[in-house]
Order: sequence, then structure tokens, then C-alpha cells
Amino acid sequence: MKRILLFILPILFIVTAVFAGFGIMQARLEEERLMDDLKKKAMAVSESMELSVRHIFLDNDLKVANRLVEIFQKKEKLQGCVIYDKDGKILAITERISDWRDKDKPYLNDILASRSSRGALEKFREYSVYSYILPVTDDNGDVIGATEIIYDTSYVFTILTQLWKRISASLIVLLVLIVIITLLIQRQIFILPVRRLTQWFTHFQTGEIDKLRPFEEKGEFGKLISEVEQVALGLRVARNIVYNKASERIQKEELWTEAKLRDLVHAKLGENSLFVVSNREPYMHIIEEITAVSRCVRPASGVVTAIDPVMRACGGTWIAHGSGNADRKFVNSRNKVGVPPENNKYILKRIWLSKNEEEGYYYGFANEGLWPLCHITHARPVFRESDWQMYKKVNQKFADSILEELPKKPSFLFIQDYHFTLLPGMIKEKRPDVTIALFWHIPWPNPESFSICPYQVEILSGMLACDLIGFHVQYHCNNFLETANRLLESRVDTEKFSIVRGGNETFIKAFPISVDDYSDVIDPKSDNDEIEKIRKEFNLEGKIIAIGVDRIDYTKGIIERIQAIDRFLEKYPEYKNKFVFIQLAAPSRTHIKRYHDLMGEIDELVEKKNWKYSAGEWKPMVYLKKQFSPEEIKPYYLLADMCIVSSLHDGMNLVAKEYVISKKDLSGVLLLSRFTGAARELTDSVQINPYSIEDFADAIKFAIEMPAEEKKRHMEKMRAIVKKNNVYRWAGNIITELTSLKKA
Ligand code: ADQ
Repeated sequence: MKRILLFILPILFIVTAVFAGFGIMQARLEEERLMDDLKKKAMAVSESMELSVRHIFLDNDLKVANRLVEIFQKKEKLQGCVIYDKDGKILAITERISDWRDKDKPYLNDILASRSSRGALEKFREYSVYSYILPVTDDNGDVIGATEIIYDTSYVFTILTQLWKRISASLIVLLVLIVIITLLIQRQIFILPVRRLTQWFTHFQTGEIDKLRPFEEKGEFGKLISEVEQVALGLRVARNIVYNKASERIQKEELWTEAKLRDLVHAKLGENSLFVVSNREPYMHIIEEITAVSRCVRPASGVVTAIDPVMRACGGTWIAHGSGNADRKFVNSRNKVGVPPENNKYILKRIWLSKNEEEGYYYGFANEGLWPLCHITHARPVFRESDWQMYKKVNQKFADSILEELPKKPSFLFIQDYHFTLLPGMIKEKRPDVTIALFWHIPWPNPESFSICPYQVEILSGMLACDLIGFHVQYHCNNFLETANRLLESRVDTEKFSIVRGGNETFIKAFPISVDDYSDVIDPKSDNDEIEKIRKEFNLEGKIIAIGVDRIDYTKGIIERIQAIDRFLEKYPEYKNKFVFIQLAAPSRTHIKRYHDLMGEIDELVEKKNWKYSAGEWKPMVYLKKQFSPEEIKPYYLLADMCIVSSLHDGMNLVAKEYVISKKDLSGVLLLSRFTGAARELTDSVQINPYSIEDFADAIKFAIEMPAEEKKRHMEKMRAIVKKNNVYRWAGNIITELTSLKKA
């Protein structure tokens, strides 16, 4: 619109200026012509009056003079007329302009003296009149008086006004015509071809190849379009070559790597697109309050840790809530940004939520309702109707945004977690051809526990619109199958591990999530520097170091961990001054009271225990409450002789796997809660019951005193498992399964 205005406005301006100039000229000429006519008329009348006036002067007949001025006024349709004597004194004047008498007439004496006539516009009352004065002479040529004819000139202005009105009306018609013609021309030569090109691109993007009609544009635009067609063709051919080569390579490679996953995605998905949805975004732009500098951070989230390497390998679009305070500054007009920022590998589409929506959907229903419902940690779930309504609304908001993105060709949608139980149903309602998988990152409880949820039917129905639902471990799959069997009208096929409901079959499978094996890219020099820095900063030289890395969440058993360390030092005082526990803790969901209180409880407990034991420079606990980058966490893992994961309940727990994969030198022991999904795979860890503080304290001593060889053996076995079952295998298995269920 701005561009059209920039184009049209100068044209309109020039046309108006030319028209105005032309109008002024025409009006002037017309005015001159009318005044000339008036003058001629006045001269004729004056001359015809002159003879009678001469007789009046000779007869000195004042009465006749008075009659004469009235007769001429009527006859000639004048405003009035006046007869002056030779001294300029009024002898007779038309009655209706009697106040003309009082008008100052400095020119009169000159006229009488020079004997020349004068016609001019004069001001009379509030308007102007045309006055024509003709001196009257006797036979000797001496001036004996003068006549003055006064005409009303208002009709001249009426004519000029009408002329201006006509000019203005023509100007308006002309301007409107110019605007219409310009718009039509620009639509024809610019908008329509661009629209055709955009449509062509949309078909190309959405995979509707059959709708790609060849262009018949000529000229420069035609050349541009022809170039675009060539690029698109080249892209299609290149893609096909990549898919074929990818299929060949997958057969050959043994271990799952980023490259193998990329090949698998190319081979299995082909031209079809992959979309991932999660609540938490993988990259968040934030503005530092103090420095006002914006930076991009990776949130502390297991889901992000797992899916980001997958998306880096596969490309595609990740749709998530834009929760960073500077997020809006970094997206394009469609709320998209290429990530990772330093080397874009996939697209992140941000969805904006209001405070109310975030409060009800995220903090309320998802994290005060479903989170405690699924984690059996004796925290009471809260189900508020208003939260549920907001949860539905936000699921619909995500659904609308995803539907906008989904191409017409078959696509795959990979939904993450408990925030989106209704999303599969909403998508399938509009696009039954999309193949959908949902991965549930947290535990699934038994049917009795789940049945307290007032919205159980809606949640299960929404989830069962999926083609595939994944859990970390078979135990959670079994819980889900049983829940659907008991709480819904459905048929559970225990052979195929599927649930059939309303003609739709959903497969339920365990896919143990994992981490990226980054141990090969560890840089010993810079890591050693970092480790030394940490050792110095916290006075750790010669100490036995244990580490905990968690979001601050009551399910992670941080309080129990501190209590166990307290008991350990109490029970085994020989470790005083020798043992240091470092807790890296990322504040999380702090708007929820339970989480807010927990932060306070941990602060207080750490302080209390440090006060209880500290001696000289030593204190048993270092509590670092902040969000770290993965690069910052790594040296802590490398440094630690032991990693403590004491979750009261956890879907998998990636910290355990991150610790194991970091320990390339096979040092270190993993203390792992038996209530984590990871405990089922990492059987070489020292397994603990975090509720049993006494056993937990003993396990710490046991881990410290384990012979180095034994530690090495266990670590080697665990590393082999994590290396083999890495996150690329996890994603590869899900994508293979998902594509085998392809709907269209
Ligand atoms: P989470 O509950 O977030 O994940 P987890 O699997 O332990 O738990 O992952 C946490 C991630 O955050 C790890 O990558 C860790 O390094 C990182 N992290 C922890 N503390 C941090 C800090 N202070 N600063 C920065 N990063 C930090 C959910 C489920 C889990 C499941 C995952 C993946 O609850 O059971 O394993 O999803 O499916």
C-alpha cells in the first residue's frame, strides 16, 4: 500500500498543480473579458446619457436631472447613476444608491480637470461595483459636469465561482480516473504475476507438484520466473539424489550417529516434512536486565536436550512457546527464526501466549495438575476448571498454528509431552492424513492414580488420535494400555501393543530416550583449564567431589539428597573435610507456590548443613543456583568422582546419561534412584531408594570406597549402553516406526 501511494501521490500532485495553474489562467482571462464587456456597456450608456445631461446643464433643470437618473437606472438595469456639476458636486443621484454621496472620490477632480473618462472597480457598502465617469462638455469643449454609471459586478464573481466549480469537478474526476487506471495497470503488470509466482511457490513448498503449471510470463519478470523454476527443479533433483544415497548408507552403518539419523530421515521422510511441537523452545532470546544486552540461551530441559540434536540432524520445523523476553525481536514476519543461531539447521516457529494463557495452561493444568498426577511423589494434583479451559484453548492455538504450516503433502508431526494431550485430536479432525506421534517424557501412572483426573476421557481420547505414542519404558506403556482399557471404551491389542478406538489404531511403544555422545568432541586442553578454574574457585584440591545437576523440582529428590549427605557425614565423620557436594540447580516453574517454597527450603537446608559442618575453609556443599549452558556443565561432570541422581520419580533422567557419556576416562560412579527410567538401562550404577536416607548415606560411602578397577568396569559397561542407545537411535527408531504407519 505504501509503495502504491509513493507511486500515485506524485502523479496526483503534478496533475493537480497543472490543473490549478490552468484554472487560474482561465479565470483571469474570463474576468478580463467580463470587465471589458462591462466597460464597453458603461461607455455606451454614458454616451447615450451625455446629450440629455448637457441639456439639463444648459436649462439648469434639476427636476429633469433627478428623473433622468431614475429612468436610466431602470432602463439600463444599472445599480445607479449620478450627475455631477463642474465642481464635482452631486446634482442628481439614483435613490437606491443615495449613500454613494458620502463616498470619498479623490479621482473626481482629476477627471474633471483632465476631461478624460475613467472606469474602475470601487468599494461600495460590502461589495464592489464598477464605476464609469464621463466628463460632459459644452460646445466650446469646457467641462460643465460629469455622469457616473455604476454597475453591480456580483454576477462577474458568480460566473467565476461557477467556472472554478467546473474546474474542480473535472479535476476530481480526473484524479479518480488516474487512481483507478494506475491500480489496474499495477495489478495487471505487477500484482497478478507476483500472485501467480507466490501460488507457484506455495504449491512447490507444500509439495503439490501436480499443480505447478508452467509460467508464460515474458520480459524481465518472465526471466526471473524462469530462473526460479530452474532452481526449484535443481532442488528437487538434488533432494532425490540425497534420499537415494542416504538409503544406501543406512544399510552400511552400525552405530547411530547424527549423520546416520540424517540419512534415515532423508530416506524415510523423502519430500515429506517433519514438524516437532513442544512447550519449551530450544533456543530462547533474553535481555539481561542490568546490561540490556540480548543473548540466546538453551533452557534447562530434558526435552530440549534430547530433541535439539535430532532436529539439527533432520532439519524441519519446531513449533514452541516463545517465552524469552526478547524472543519477538528475533523472529521474521511469520514468527520464525533459524536455529541454532550460529549455524541455522532448522526452523523454530514461536507461538505467543498471554500471561493468562500461560498461567492456566502451563503453570496451572500442565504443571499443577498433570505433572503431579503422573509423578507419584505424593504431591497432590490440583485440577481447576479454569485451568482446563485455558489448556484446551492453548492446545487449539497450537493446533491452528500447526495447521497453517502443514503442507498439503503427507507430513509427520512429532508432539512432545503432557502439555499437548488434546492436540492430536484437534489436528486429525482437520488433517486425518497427517501421521502423528506423541512422546510422553514423564512417567504414566497406574489406572487407579490416573482415574482421579476429572478430564480423563478427553485426555485419553485426544491422545488416542495419534498413530503412535511413545514412553521411555515398557512399564509406562503397560500402565497406559491398562488405563485406556479400564477408563475408555476401547479395544486393547496386547499382541501388537495397540489400542483401537473409533476405527483408529494407536500403537504404544517404549523408546528409551538418551543423549548425544559428545565425548569424542571433548577438548582436553580447554576442559582441563575449566576444571582447574572450578577447583580453585571452590577450594576443591584433594577433595572427593560429588555432583548433582537438576531443574529445581520436587520430583528430583534434592531435599532427600541433602539429607542423605548430612547423614553420611554424621555417620562417617572421617569424610569431613574430604567430601564436597556441588549442586547445579536451575530455577524452574517458580510462579508455582510448591516450586517457590521448594527453592526456599533448599536454600535454608544447604545453609543449615554447611553451618553444621563447615570447618576452616571447608564446607560440605556448594550450591550454584542458576541456569548453565551445556558447555558450562561439562567440566563439572568431568571433575566429579560421583554423580547423584536421586529423583523420587522420573521418566528417564538425562543427567545420569550425560554424566556417563562425559566420563571418557572411565572414572566416577553414578548413584541412581531406582525410580528413574534410566535405572532400568544403567544397571551398573549404584542404585538407591531416595526415600531411605540411611541406605542412601551408606550408598555414598559405598560409591566412594568402590575400588578403582570396579568403578572403571561399571562405567565402561554403562558407557557402552549409552553410546549404543544414544539419542539418534531413539529418534531413528521413532521415525522408522512413524513412517511405517504413514497415513497417506
Ligand atoms: P527433565 O525433568 O527436565 O526432563 P532431565 O531428564 O534430568 O529432566 O533433563 C534435565 C536437563 O536439563 C539435562 O540435560 C540437564 O543437563 C539440564 N540441566 C539441569 N540442571 C541444569 C542447570 N542448572 N542449568 C542448565 N541445564 C541444566 C523430562 C523428564 C525426564 C526425561 C526428559 C527427557 O522429566 O524424565 O528424561 O524429559 O525425556
